[in-house]
Amino acid sequence: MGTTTNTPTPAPAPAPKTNRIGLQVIDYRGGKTTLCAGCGHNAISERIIDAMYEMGVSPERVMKFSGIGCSSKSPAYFMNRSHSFNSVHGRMPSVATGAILANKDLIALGVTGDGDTVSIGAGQFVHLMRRNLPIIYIIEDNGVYGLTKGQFSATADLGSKLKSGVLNDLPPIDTCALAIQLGATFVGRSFSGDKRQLGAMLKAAIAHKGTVMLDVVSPCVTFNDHEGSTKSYKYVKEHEEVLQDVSFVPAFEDIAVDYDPGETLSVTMHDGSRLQLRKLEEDYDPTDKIRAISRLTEAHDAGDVLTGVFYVNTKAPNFLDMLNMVDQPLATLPESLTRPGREVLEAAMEELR
Ligand SMILES: Cc1ncc(C[n+]2csc(CCOP(=O)(O)OP(=O)(O)O)c2C)c(N)n1
Ligand code: SF4
Ligand SMILES: [Mg+2]
Repeated sequence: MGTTTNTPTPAPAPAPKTNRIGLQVIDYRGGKTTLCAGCGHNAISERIIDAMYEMGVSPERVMKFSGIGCSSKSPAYFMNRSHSFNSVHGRMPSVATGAILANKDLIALGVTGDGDTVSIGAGQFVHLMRRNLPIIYIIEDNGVYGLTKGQFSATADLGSKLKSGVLNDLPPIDTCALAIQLGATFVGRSFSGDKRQLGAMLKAAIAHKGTVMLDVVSPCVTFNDHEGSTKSYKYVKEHEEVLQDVSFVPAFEDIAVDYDPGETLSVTMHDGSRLQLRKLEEDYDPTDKIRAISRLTEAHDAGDVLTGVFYVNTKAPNFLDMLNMVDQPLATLPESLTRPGREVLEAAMEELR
């Protein structure tokens, strides 16, 4: 008679981790990246996936927009289940504006490049910033046109060097100072390699109902990561000046956080969540526009890469509020309402006679 062995029943596999709407992080992923290994843009896509997952945003409620560039390819690499529009070079803001006006209950996320934004797209960018339209606008800033083999963009610093040895002889446009001056209501700069700071800023961005402009320094390992470049990993690590320790407490977690009000500024966002900014510089006030612009100028003159939340204003009306639109998103209105009949047109013509 053979001996019977009692094979232990394997323990059931642990249930996959889910967020507050029951989704797994895999539900926020996109296609496999075709960008270079080590490109800062890939790290930003990962942070977007984490932030959307942790905030429990339904992917179907997100509209992704981009222009043209390596950075503008990024939306293909996160949130496959969201809506997406890859537009023309530098023209993403007008496409996004139309889509937001028609779909006011969706979350708009623009991911683009420094070239797309302030080289060819400068005209569109400035008009987007002045409207305080609800959009999270992310610049993956590497100081070059990565996709077309590394020419300087308008954010390249004076004196920065190309691989070929060519020096940039024009001053840069500071996208953050420009956005603050024009009317964006949540403006900051981070670094693709700073998981914690960028993650907290992205979550606060999701909670903000107005124009968020985040310039994320995102090194191009292929064309702009050498000695002499001011957008390389090495340069940013050596010259980063962090303005505040940024953290975020979502409304749904309801965690009481002890902080010293003299040391930490707590900003209540539109949905009741809190952005906590622990001061690393004594006199910095992120609600003071003029100070924000002067601090950015000082950092630039010193050759520092200043990161943090430079400006936040949760009180300014956004463009959708100002338009006093109907409650129902325009895109979902029936044709009977969006296409008035002949009599209405004739009455309007009559008034103009
Ligand atoms: C109208 C138009 N002009 C020029 C180009 C060529 N072009 C494609 S991407 C690009 C620059 C991209 O730079 P950036 O936005 O910084 O993105 P990166 O590749 O650096 O992420 C240029 C000039 C184009 N596609 N369309
Ligand atoms: S060329 Fe530069 S910007 Fe483009 S994918 Fe490669 S590293 Fe990234
Ligand atoms: Mg670029």
